[in-house]
Formats: sequence, structure tokens, C-alpha cells
Amino acid sequence: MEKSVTNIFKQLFYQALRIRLVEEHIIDLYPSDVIQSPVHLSIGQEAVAVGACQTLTSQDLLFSTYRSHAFYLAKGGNLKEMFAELYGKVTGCARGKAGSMHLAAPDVGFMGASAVVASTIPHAVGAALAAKRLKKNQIIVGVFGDGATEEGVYHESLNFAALHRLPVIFLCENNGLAVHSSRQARQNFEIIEHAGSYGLKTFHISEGYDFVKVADAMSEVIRHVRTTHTPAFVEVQTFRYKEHVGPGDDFSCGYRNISEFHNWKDLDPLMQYPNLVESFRPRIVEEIEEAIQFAKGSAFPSIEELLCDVV
Ligand SMILES: Cc1ncc(C[n+]2csc(CCOP(=O)(O)OP(=O)(O)O)c2C)c(N)n1
Ligand SMILES: [Mg+2]
Repeated sequence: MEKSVTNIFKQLFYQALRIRLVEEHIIDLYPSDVIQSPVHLSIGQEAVAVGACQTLTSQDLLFSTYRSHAFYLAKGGNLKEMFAELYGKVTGCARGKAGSMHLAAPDVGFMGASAVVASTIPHAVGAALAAKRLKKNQIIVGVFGDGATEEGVYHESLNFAALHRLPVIFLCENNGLAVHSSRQARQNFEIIEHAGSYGLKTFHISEGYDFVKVADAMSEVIRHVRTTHTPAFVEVQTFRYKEHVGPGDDFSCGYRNISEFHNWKDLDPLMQYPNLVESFRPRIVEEIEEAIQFAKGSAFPSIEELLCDVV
């Protein structure tokens, strides 16, 4: 028997399930080679994107990483344009030239993603500096993984934002992994304590599978940034279900233990409410199939198009 749920739970559940089913379709399509770019799946991490974006307006801007399908969709990116981009078609959100790792939808404030670890963090800080100077009532979010906190530009960005009191939220999706190495094997510091040493107000969300808790905590973070006009740092504990890159599982690779996956999965609402999943599935699958048809039916970019906007 499933517990009764609130409307906000259902609404966020729908969005998280939509992202998971999109990525499960990508897994099914991948062996056929119609998607030629590498894919870094967010399965297991959807609640972070859904909870965080729930609290943002379309005026607010978000910069993400190569693992960005969830944030692109949660921020309101167009699903047809996402599939067309994965298929390398000219109707894609980057006209077929970016692939999975460089999605963008600036019309809804999803400002872009990059394959270079930590490289969009200073972009978020730059946008926050512009928002402050232009006196826009805007929040800027920079999303990155735990591995990005080892990069020099991450530290420069936190320091600059704190010093100049910029309206930016640093959002760390801590899945405890960078490719095949655990955080304990790489870091002799606690991410949140270290971030706090720059003078940023810090928030920690341990239940990163719970989209309602993420949304509630993010509302508080946003209130802090809007009222104090100072940046904030949020670390969300999360769990990547799939391999670092690609559609497969990697629990047999020996760098992590499958028991952690079972523990997390037992808390994951998308695994705990099968009736709700089945009630939403048909509508979502119909939308995904339409998007795939759109991608299939679109043309590849011309040679002229390929040479345009790339330098
Ligand atoms: C500057 C840079 N260094 C190294 C890499 C290779 N690399 C790709 S993903 C990755 C791990 C990043 O881990 P994390 O930031 O935790 O993100 P996650 O993949 O866990 O979402 C590394 C080292 C890169 N793409 N860019
Ligand atoms: Mg990581």
C-alpha cells in the first residue's frame, strides 16, 4: 500500500519521473548509435535538479555540467530540441553541434554546460556580477560535482563571489565519485567546511533523493541570497546509479559497492511508488516518443551550419 501524497510531491514526482524515463529511453537507443555523443546520465540524481529548479523563476539563470539532462529539463528546456541535439540534428537546442555534454536553453535560463570540469562555475559568477551591476532581481546558480571542488577555478570563483557579495548559489551535487574514484580517496577536506571558509553561508542537504526536501531547503537558500545580497553554498548528497559515462551499470568494476546502491534505491521515491509511476508513465512515454520522432524526422546540419558559431 503506497502512502498518500501531497500535490507538490506529485508534481515534483512527475518531473523527476519524466527525467528518469527520458534517460531510460536514451539507454535503449544508445546501442543503435543514433546518439553519437557521450552521455553522462543523471539517473539517481534527478531530485536535486527537480527540487532546485522548483524554486527558481525563468529569470534566474543556471549553469551546469556535462551531466546535465536533468537540469536542462527541470529548468524548462525543450524535450524535442534535446533529443534532436542528441541525434545531431539541426533542430537541436545547439543546432546539432553540441551533443549531450553541451546542452543549452537560454530562453528558459539554462545557460549551458561544459565537458571541462568546473569551467562553468566562473561563468555563473560572471553572470552574477552582471546581475548585480545591472541591478537585476536575478539569482544565478552554478551546478557542479564533488570532483569540481578540486579545481583551482572553483576556489577563485567562491572567493570572488564572497568578496563582491554576488547573488550566486554554488550548488554541489555530491555523488561521492569522480569517474572511478571515491571522494575519500581524493580529498583531505570537507567540501562544506572548506566552502564556509570563504565566508559563504553554507547549507547541507543529506536527503538528496527527496525532491520536496531539496525544494524546501533551496527556498530557504534563495531567501537568504535575495535578502542578504550575498552568495550561498549548497551541498546535496546524491547517488549516481549508472556508470560515469555511457548507458551501463558498473558495480562490477570494483571501485564502489552495490550495497550503497541498494540503500539509496530503498529511499528513492521513484522506486517506492510503483502505482504513481504507472499512472504517469503513459503520458510521459507519449511525449518522449513524439520527441524522438521529431529528432528522427529532422535534417542534419548543412556544412555552412557546421562552420557557423563554432569559433
Ligand atoms: C578540467 C578537467 N579535468 C579532468 C577532466 C576529466 N573528468 C571528466 S568527468 C571527471 C569527474 C568529475 O567528477 P564530479 O565533478 O564529481 O562530477 P560527476 O561526474 O560525479 O557528476 C573528470 C575528472 C575534465 N573533463 N576536465
Ligand atoms: Mg561526483
